[in-house]
Amino acid sequence: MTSTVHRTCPLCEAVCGLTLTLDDGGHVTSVRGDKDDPFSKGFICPKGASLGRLDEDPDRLRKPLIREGELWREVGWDEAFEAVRAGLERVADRRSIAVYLGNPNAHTMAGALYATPLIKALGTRNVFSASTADQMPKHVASGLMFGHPLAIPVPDLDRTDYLLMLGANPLESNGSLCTAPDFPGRLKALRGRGGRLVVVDPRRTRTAALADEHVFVRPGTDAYLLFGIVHTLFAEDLARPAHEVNGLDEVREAAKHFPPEAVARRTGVPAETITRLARELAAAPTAAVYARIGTCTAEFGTLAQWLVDVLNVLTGNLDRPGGAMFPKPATEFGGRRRPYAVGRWKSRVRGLPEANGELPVATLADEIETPGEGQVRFLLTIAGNPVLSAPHGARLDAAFRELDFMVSVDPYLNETTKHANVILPPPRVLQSGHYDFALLGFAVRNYARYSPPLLPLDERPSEAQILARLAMIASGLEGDLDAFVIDELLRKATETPGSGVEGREVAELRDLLEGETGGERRLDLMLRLGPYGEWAGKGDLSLRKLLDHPHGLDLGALEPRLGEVLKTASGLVELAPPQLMEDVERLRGKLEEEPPEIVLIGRRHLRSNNSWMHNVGPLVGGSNRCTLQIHPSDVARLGLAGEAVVRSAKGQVTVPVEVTDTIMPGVVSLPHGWGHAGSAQNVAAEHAGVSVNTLTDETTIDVPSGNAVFNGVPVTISPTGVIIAH
Ligand SMILES: Nc1nc2c(c(=O)[nH]1)N[C@H]1C(S)=C(S)[C@@H](COP(=O)(O)OP(=O)(O)OC[C@H]3O[C@@H](n4cnc5c(=O)[nH]c(N)nc54)[C@H](O)[C@@H]3O)O[C@H]1N2
Ligand SMILES: Nc1nc2c(c(=O)[nH]1)N[C@H]1C(S)=C(S)[C@@H](COP(=O)(O)OP(=O)(O)OC[C@H]3O[C@@H](n4cnc5c(=O)[nH]c(N)nc54)[C@H](O)[C@@H]3O)O[C@H]1N2
Ligand code: SF4
Ligand SMILES: [Mo]
Repeated sequence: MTSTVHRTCPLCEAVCGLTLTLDDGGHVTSVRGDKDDPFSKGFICPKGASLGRLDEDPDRLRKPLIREGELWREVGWDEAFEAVRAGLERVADRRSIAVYLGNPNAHTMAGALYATPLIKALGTRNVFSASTADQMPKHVASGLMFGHPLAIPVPDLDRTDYLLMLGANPLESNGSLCTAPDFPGRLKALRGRGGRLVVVDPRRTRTAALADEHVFVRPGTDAYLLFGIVHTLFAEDLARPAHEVNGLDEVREAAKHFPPEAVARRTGVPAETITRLARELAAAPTAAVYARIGTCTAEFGTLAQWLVDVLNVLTGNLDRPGGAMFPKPATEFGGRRRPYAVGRWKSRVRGLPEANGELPVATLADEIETPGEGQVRFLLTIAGNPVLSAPHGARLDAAFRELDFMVSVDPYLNETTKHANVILPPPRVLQSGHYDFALLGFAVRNYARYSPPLLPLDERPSEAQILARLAMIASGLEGDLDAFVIDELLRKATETPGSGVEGREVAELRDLLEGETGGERRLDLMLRLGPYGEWAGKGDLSLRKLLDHPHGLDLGALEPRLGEVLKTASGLVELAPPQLMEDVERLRGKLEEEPPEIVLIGRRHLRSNNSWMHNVGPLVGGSNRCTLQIHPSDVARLGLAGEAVVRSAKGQVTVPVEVTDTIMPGVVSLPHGWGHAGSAQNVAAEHAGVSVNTLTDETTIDVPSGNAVFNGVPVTISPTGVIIAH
């Protein structure tokens, strides 16, 4: 007997619906795209198709592990939690605790609902996450321009006439900060309806190959290119904001320093191309500018993210159909916020500013290594592998050895968790409920889907229960965390004018909530209070309704809503926030700088996902390999063959050379997340590769956001066997 079940794929930001068949033993016998999902309509990629393999990987941990020296011991859950309690009891000063939250927290209900209360319970400001190795520049730019770090407009993919895409490769990544299942199909549809797609990337990627035009750009120079376009819009009197904004004159003045002729040399993009792109953007009936990781993890990441939306504003495309629009997620709760600010506190050692309540992961090693009051001695990692993923991860590898105590919540024993004293593994994916709290806020159509657990929990706690129990241990409190959070949110809602439940009784509302778990009840509450919720008065959404629609609910095309989204003190879009104008000076200062002879950038592969999907046979090997992409002219000039040695200020690696004319001369590319030599994961160890983050530099950051810089890293390259004197 087999059963057919449906759930959302938790593996990337595309949130595809999957249809799985399970045998009696709960084993996955097939995975297909769910053709009844109104958003993904049956789309699936090779990773989604491997969900069963990944979920039943024999190397996944099934029981907690405690490390004794070099040896690991499987233990029961109570013993594991007791060990954590004992470790925490030895912490005299809570400032010596640090937390690192990895990327999969954006893909689990546990991460969305329990990480924040857990951090509160730990009582530390040493909060680090993959966000400062990723999209923090976008949060900071949005926070300063729109007043909220999550007010991130997405391209209205299905309706736009013109898409200018920089530093993104959705044919491999399936999209990011732009939730769009079947991104490739949506791009083809754009072209099919006569629209135009322009891709800006130092590599001719598969996305670039699909586009109408591919523009090569020198790594790390997107802010110059975008300023050149802004300059042209003003110079040719093409700027037509559709809303009243603050700071238009300041932006016009600043752009004067970046005429296309001046930025052409720095960016490698001809001045005529820059002016033409400006004219095309202005002339298109609707247009959107979208930029992602290639432009974020760069020296001027925040300026680039800001200029993207400056262009969306200046071309009149912000907040209109076909332009760049703000999604309306079903769990959005319109509580009032303090004005957005960065740098409310600084990191202890390097004095780097906090952003969104986090410190840059680029300074985690400093905080562990540097003695003094508040030195980090205790680390909790949840769903993260910073040894491979953080800038100069090799330094963290050494730093983690020096900690007094480390706890990891992770299904694998890997490069990071091997340093832990206790590893707490979450159960199988199919034993977990799923709702995309974060990602549905960036969806190109408003949509909601809840997937209840498909398999019962055995003796293992859910990841939500793991995090909740850690929070209870850390706070020393007893009781039900979910009940506490629910009452707190209900109290706020009943006190908020216009919330739909103003003046009602907390106890009465609490009793109305449905759900099998605390997490489900919290989801129910958020749905009911959200913009489509039965309590907010504009719809009838609740957990019950989502359970009645197992393939998901289409909530309609994006609609203009700038007024609701804006949270700036002025009530207007701030086009020239002072902090960013200050950083423009830094940009100006480097306009004439001679670029290094060779710079390193990253890349992603469809069958990979950061550092943790390399233990599934069908996903590794073939073209998914850790090779150095390099242009034939550089290969000839440097006399390379077979393997090459790549050196940076921070380290060196030896890698196979992959000669390709799809990359610019003077630019080389290595994917991240590799470097599994000696791994306890057997398949990954056979396809070890090297870690590009041996080469990246934690001392170079994007100043306003503290974000890591992975693109544009200066390197030298030589044939193997050649000894270079230093
Ligand atoms: N298959 C797969 N999917 C993934 C992931 C994965 O590892 N594998 N990771 C997930 C995560 S965590 C994220 S954040 C997203 C990221 O999603 P995307 O942003 O789409 O990421 P990439 O595919 O790395 O595309 C980035 C592109 O930027 C280019 N680039 C590098 N430097 C520069 C530069 O200076 N300027 C410009 N203009 N371009 C540059 C690179 O050549 C590359 O093609 O993908 C997610 N999806
Ligand atoms: N050079 C370079 N470095 C990069 C990037 C780059 O482009 N270039 N990209 C950066 C980006 S965008 C990101 S997001 C980061 C990612 O960096 P991280 O988030 O730190 O690392 P991942 O490789 O995603 O590791 C995820 C971990 O979560 C575990 N895991 C998987 N599923 C679950 C789950 O359900 N629960 C729990 N508790 N754990 C789980 C995995 O076993 C693994 O240990 O890497 C960054 N690093
Ligand atoms: S595109 Fe992403 S969400 Fe869709 S099946 Fe692939 S990994 Fe899963
Ligand atoms: Mo990411």
